[in-house]
Amino acid sequence: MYILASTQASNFVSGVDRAFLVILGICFVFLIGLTVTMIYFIYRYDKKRNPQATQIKGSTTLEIVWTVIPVILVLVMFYYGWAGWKPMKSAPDDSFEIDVIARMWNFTFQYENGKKTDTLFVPMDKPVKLNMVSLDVVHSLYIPAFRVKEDVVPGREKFMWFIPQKEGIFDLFCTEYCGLSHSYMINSVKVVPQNEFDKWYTDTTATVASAAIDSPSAAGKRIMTNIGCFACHTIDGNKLVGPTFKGLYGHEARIKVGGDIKTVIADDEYIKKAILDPNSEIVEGYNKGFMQSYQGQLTDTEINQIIEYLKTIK
Ligand code: HEC
Ligand SMILES: [Cu+2]
Repeated sequence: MYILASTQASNFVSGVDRAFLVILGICFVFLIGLTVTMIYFIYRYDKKRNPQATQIKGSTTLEIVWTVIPVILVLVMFYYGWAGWKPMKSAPDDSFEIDVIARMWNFTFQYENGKKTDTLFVPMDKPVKLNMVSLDVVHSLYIPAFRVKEDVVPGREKFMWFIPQKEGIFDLFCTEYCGLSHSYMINSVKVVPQNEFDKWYTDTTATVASAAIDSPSAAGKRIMTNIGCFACHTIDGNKLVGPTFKGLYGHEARIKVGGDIKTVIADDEYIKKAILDPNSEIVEGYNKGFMQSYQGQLTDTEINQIIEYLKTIK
């Protein structure tokens, strides 16, 4: 499918595809060559045509031939692989930078002006650099149409860059098995012309306007969907990785603080703390370390909207 793609969605497509085709081509020649030789030998040296086996003892020429040819082939494969990979490791200085936060189980894209999305918006024909961090386990960001893929490792800052060269919407997903809802980590890259991108990027009124139209609780629901809370929490009473939100607000929550179990009322303060410092108080029956802090990713207004939404789930 990719081989036949006539259009190039990024600057790396040709390099990666060339390496792929060279290696595939070499494999193909060997597959055919070895199979044909094998079949021929079965025919030519069977008992009828060759009753007496010949013993061959050592051949320097043969040894050299079957050492030198594979070495050359391996170096050819290495060369194309290297040539396709090397440019991926140095992003141009004028790249448009976007922060990527990976966590169980979603990616969040944060732009320099504060815009935050779950879909990656990028301008056409402009180098884009993604600075990627993981808050929990190893994830890996993969955009097949761009031929780019990079592991996102906790405790390390990783990056990838590319120049989108085709308008449209392409798949983007996590390609490192990262637990229960790994398959939720799928979204898209949206490539738009520069002027359209600028309009989207500078238009902060759009979010303000929709926030004004949305009730706070609807805004809260939208935020939670975008940032991935529902990968671990339900609103219908079922347990997932985390407790359900059904009937949470205003009721008693049993939490473990240090070694003790405490009963508290789930009010605004409690929920805010659960979002910003989840591992200081653990809900009884659940495990520490799954939910990571949303400090720096959610503003006070957004947290209040989430609380408004949680109030509606009776
Ligand atoms: C990776 C899974 C995961 C994600 C994503 C996640 N949580 Fe949690 N959450 C948990 C787990 C596990 C617990 C229970 C352990 C604890 O208290 O930290 C929990 C507990 C909570 C609690 C306390 C619930 C109670 O019954 O007392 C609240 C509130 C909460 N999360 C809100 C959120 C919100 C809001 C988001 C999104 C912004 C979110 N969580 C995203 C796993 C997750
Ligand atoms: Cu992942």
